[in-house]
Amino acid sequence: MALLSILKYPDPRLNTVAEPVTEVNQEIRQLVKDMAETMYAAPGVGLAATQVDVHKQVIVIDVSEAKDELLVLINPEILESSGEAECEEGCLSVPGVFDRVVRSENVRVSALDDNGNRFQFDARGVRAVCVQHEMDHLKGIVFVEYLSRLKQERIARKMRKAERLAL
Ligand code: K1U
Ligand code: ZN
Repeated sequence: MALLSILKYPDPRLNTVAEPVTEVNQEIRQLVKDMAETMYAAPGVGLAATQVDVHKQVIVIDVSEAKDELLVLINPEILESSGEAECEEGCLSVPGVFDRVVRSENVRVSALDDNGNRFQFDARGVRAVCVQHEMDHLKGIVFVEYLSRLKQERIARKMRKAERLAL
């Protein structure tokens, strides 16, 4: 297994639209393992392949307290959504920034697992927020892009400064 490097906002590679996975093979299973290890180490509750500069529709999520409920979503689709909820979000690609975003409260999701089998599930609460946040990454959208232009510019400046200081 390996820890992968996470792209930081405003890296333009975060705006790449991910391609569907055509075959769930050993290479994809290795990517899933590495992404899960990277998410747990960060620590985070989700990670999209886009964030590790792999532009394939692969997501890992674990919102459990014990960190023992890994959810692997390959080629995910939202079949139904209902309600509206405003939640505070964070992102491993925008460290130290948290802000409120309005999303659907409930979602019904269809995806492939890491054996290539399609399954469906209903998500609500944090899990629903996380699924939508990670699916946005696969579309090339970072949550801060829902905030005002002024906030986005401030965040981008803060991230660029942090990057310079880290060199
Ligand atoms: O996409 C990502 O960068 C992961 C992100 C997922 C997420 C969090 C909150 C709302 C929506 C989506 C994170 O995991 S940020 C870190 C975080 O929320 C967290 C870290 C440690 C413990 C609990 C939460
Ligand atoms: Zn994120």
